[in-house]
Amino acid sequence: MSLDGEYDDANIFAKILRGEAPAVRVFEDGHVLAFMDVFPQSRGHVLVIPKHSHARNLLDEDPAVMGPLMLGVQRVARAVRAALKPDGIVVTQYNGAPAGQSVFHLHVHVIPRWEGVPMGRHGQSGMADLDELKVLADQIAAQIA
Ligand code: DGP
Repeated sequence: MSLDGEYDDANIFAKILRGEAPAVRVFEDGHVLAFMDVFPQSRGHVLVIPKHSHARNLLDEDPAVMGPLMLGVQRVARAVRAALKPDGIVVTQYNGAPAGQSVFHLHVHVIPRWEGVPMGRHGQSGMADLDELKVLADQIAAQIA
């Protein structure tokens, strides 16, 4: 899907938001939901999505949603830092399939990095062990301020 097109309510993140598909949840408030990426590019890779949105990507999004979304991203990134003590954190976001986007509900990746540990390639990582994701989610959730 290119940058242009209609929002599809059947996308997997919309299903997670509606409770129709499972997710290892980390945090939610009135504006955002954060959950573990099931194909993580590093240990502790979290996705943050706006809850009240029909935006496929950043360009589509209502500007009023962007502030609360980025506040949620910062909160999650700080919790990841406190919980996992990474050496760095990648915060990134893809728009359109040619850019690497595969799920068309706006989302932001929070990816902790450790010195000397290569990051998995976007869209080419294997599926995580769900029990390990739950442990990580609990550790990160405990540090949400
Ligand atoms: P992007 O390529 O930027 O659209 O990122 C989509 C991310 O979502 C990618 O890192 C893999 C992840 N992902 C895909 N399907 C699922 C799913 O069903 N559950 C979870 N938790 N993550 C998913």
